[in-house]
Amino acid sequence: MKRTSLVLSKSKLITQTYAQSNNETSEGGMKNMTNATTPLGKIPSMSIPGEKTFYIFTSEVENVDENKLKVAADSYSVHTLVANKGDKVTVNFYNVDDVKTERHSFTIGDPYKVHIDLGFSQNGNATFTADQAGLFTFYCRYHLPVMTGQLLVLP
Ligand SMILES: [Cu+2]
Repeated sequence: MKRTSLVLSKSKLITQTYAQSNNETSEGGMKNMTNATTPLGKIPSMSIPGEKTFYIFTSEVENVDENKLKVAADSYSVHTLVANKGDKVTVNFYNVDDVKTERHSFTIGDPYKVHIDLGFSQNGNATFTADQAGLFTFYCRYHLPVMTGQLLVLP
């Protein structure tokens, strides 16, 4: 008996949720979402088809004793970028390191040859067409092997 009522209430919940989302759609919710704006601008997930824009900050992993571990604690705020083949990809990269002498780069080798190299408090961007599918490593030339990430270009 208990089991039945549980199943019933669960299916009721699903129906309610469905009705709710259905309702939103019938009010033109989805269409409006495309143009939805935040105080800062367009919602990123509603990006233009064929274009991908990424915002990446330098970051630091906490509690890494660089002297003891002999490894840099530097990192990126985002480690995986996903694009579709043919997308125009824009990377906006920000050096927010509080060490004034610390440079960071966002670099991808062949075939994309992207290189953004920043000094203290600088930012830069690069745009390229993701015309080759595959998995590509992006890295900071100053903090290998730890400061890396991956760009996945889906076919
Ligand atoms: Cu770096």
